[in-house]
Order: sequence, then structure tokens, then C-alpha cells
Amino acid sequence: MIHDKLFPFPQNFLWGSASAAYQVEGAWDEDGKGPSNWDLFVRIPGKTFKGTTGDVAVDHYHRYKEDVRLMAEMGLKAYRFSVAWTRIFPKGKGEVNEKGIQFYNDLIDELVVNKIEPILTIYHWDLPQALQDEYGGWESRQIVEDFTNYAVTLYRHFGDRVKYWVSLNEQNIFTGLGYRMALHPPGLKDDKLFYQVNHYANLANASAIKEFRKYVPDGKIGPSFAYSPAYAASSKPEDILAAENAEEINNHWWMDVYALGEYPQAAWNYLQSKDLAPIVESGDLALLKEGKPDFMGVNYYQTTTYEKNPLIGGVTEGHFNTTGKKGTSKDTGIPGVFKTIKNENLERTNWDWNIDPTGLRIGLRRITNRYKLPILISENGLGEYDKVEDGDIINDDYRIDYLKSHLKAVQESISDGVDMLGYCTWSFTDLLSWLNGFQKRYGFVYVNQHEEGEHDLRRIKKKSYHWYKEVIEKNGDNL
Ligand code: BGP
Repeated sequence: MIHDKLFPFPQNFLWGSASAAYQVEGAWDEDGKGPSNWDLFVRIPGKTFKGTTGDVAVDHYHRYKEDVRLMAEMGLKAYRFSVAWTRIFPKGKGEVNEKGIQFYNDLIDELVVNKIEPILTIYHWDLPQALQDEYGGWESRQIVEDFTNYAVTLYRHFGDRVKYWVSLNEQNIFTGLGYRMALHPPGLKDDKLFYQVNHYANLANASAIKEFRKYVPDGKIGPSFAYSPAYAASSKPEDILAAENAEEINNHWWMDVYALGEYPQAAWNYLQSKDLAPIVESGDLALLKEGKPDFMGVNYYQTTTYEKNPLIGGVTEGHFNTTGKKGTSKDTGIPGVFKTIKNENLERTNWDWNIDPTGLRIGLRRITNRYKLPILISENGLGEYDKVEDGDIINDDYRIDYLKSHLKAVQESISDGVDMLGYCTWSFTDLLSWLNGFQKRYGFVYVNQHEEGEHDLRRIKKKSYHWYKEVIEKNGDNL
């Protein structure tokens, strides 16, 4: 519906911005930190754009005070960051590394002093390599205990000041890219293992949320799901069915488990018929039901459009654009289930990501209708090339347009009745894009860091920095 008048943003709306440890911190082997799976993976030739690593990233570990000062100056209400598991437990478990605790204590204190709400992500993909070596990391049920122990350690140390927590960041992405597409560590293509790994991640998520209630009873916790709402390519019933299949297998497969504690039926039956369904042991389903979140965290970048994919000769593996050369991605699919197809109604970025603010509203409404949970947008943003003009000026009007249109969709969905806790842009400063180096930029603050050579890492406010400052000041009244 087209609203004549939009509801205002709630008074306590969390106007935020997000990052992840591996993408900003650097200091990869300092102060007792152990190696993570990403520290090793990026060293394998050909895995990342121009071989970029997070060894230095944007050096947030040493410059966090400067970064928080920039946040405070902007009036940012919330900052979502992740903890590097390997700073707290260099080997994933065992003895706590006090220097790691100290770093996050200092960061949290700095945020609190500046009246910025900390939103702590427990796991944003950087698994201790020691756990991968010992038992295959997410491939073993043992991860549930070690992850829970790590999470409880964070609750005990930071729960007095941190009230918003994200359990797992994009479980669907780290399991999918790690075990089906071989694009993330451990770089495997094994569908059966993928579903099993994902089941253990579900158990770990539920177990950590269950424990949370004991340690941070006044806090809120939820997972961050990478939600790409499914569209049908046409009104042909077989395309609509393909989109339904995609929504069920790519989205409900995760969100139903988080919110309802159960796997969706059609997807389950399909996977069982292919001998791909995970082994579920007694007690597992009870645990899933005990780990209900307080909110659904949503990382939204784009919608995906689907059409029928024949069983014989259908499309299988696609191709990800990690170079920034527009038009180089290739459609993907599961024969007999669905295939993706370019949506001609939408503009795309240079990395072939669809720009679709209405898709965000559609997604928020679907979640609200199905799960009746409040929503925190834990990521949304535009990755693009930025150009520094004379006098350190960056006119990123395209980013302002992107964020403005998505925020408008958020406000429309609030008017539709969606319970929104807040909105975190991806990202505050520029940072390392996992596979795409530093040229795919997301920040309000430019960082002089590149794939090659040494750079001074200086921070420069982009035009979008000043724009978001004003949005926050006016509580979104000027959209
Ligand atoms: C999400 C991740 C973030 C971030 C973002 C942008 O999937 O949670 O860590 O990287 O996507 O993705 P990219 O860096 O690939 O452009």
C-alpha cells in the first residue's frame, strides 16, 4: 500500500553502523591472539582479490579511539562490532587471554562514555584454527560446547554494559560459502556435510541463547540472517513455485529454526529424499526450541529472482563477481528446484548486486507475518568504488541515494506495523571486503588502504557521513 503519511521512527531507534573483527581490526597476531581460519585461508593463492588479507585491515585495533571519536561526532546511536574468538581464546578454548578481554573492555567503555550503544556480535566467521585442526570446527558436535563456553565468557565479562547481542552472523553464508561453494574456509564442496555443519551451528546458536538468559537477563539477543527475499521471474505458476522453493530452502530453512525451533517441512522432505538432511539426535529439537531469540537480525543487501529449473540439464553452479566488473556473475540453481535469473527491473552495482529498497520492505513484512518478532537491521549498505577528489573530498551521492531509499522502505514497513529496533549500515569506516579486497567500499569514513603497497590509513569523512549525521539528528524526519 502507498501510505499518505508515514509513522515516525521510534524515539529510541538505534541509528547504527556495523563492522566485523576480521574486516577492521588488523593486529592479526598481536597481544596473544591465536590464528583463525581466515588468517590461514587468505594466504592460499587465488582465494581473495589480489591476495588481500586482514593482517592490517584498517588497523582499528590500534585506532579504535579515533574511530569511536568519529562515531561520536556523527551522533551515532549504536555500533555493531564482533569479537575475535581467537583474541579471547587463542586456541578456541582453555585459558582466557586477558589482553583480548582488555581490548574489548576498552572499546566498550569508549562507546559507553560516548553514549553509543554497543551491539556485540559473538561470531562473525573467524573460527579459531585450532578447533578446525582438532575436530573440524563446525563439522563436529563438539563445537556446541566450545562455542557456548566462549559465548558465556563474553556474557560474563561484557554483559554488564552490552545489552544487545548478535549470536551468529549470517550462518547461511558462512556454512554455504564454506561447505558448498568452497569460497570461504574450509573451502569444501560437500552438500551432505553442509547440512550437518549447519545443524551443529543451529545447536550452538540455540545453546548460546539459552545460556544468555542466565547471564544477561536484561539483554536482547538474536542471530543475524542474510536475507535475500525470493521473487518469481514471472506469473507462470512454475516460476512462482520455484520462488516458493527458494524461500523455503534458502530462507525458512534458517529463520524457522531460529524463531520456531523447527525445520520447514517441504525442504526437509526434499533433502531427505536426496539423502542430504542432517542427522538429528534426540534432544536436538528440544534445544532448538529453547533457544528462541528476542529479535531477528537481518542483513539485507538484495532480493533474488527465480524461475523453474528443469530436473534434467538444469543450471547448477554459478559464478560470484568478486572483481567489480559489472555483468561477470553467472546464474546458479538446483535442478528440479529453482534457478536464479537477472531481474531486469532492478539496477545492479558493479559487483552485480541488485538495488531493491522495496525488497527490504517485502522481506521485513514476511518476517513479521511469519515470526512475529521485532527486527534489527544489522547490515544494509552499498559496496562501490569511491573516488578521492582534490582536497580529500568524496562525493558518494550514490551511497546516500542507496541508504536513503532503504531507510524510506524501513519507515514504510514501520508504518505497515513492523516492530523495528534499529538500523545498522554496513559499514562505518571502509574495511576489508572478504573476497573483494579494499576497492569495494561501504563506509561513511574513507580509509586510505588498498590492495597493494603501504598506505597511511588516514580517515576521511565522505559526503554520506554528513548526511547520516543529519538523519540521526532529525530522527529520520528528513527522509
Ligand atoms: C555480509 C557480511 C559482512 C560484509 C557484507 C558485504 O555478508 O556479514 O561481513 O562483508 O556482507 O559483503 P562483501 O564484503 O562481500 O561485499
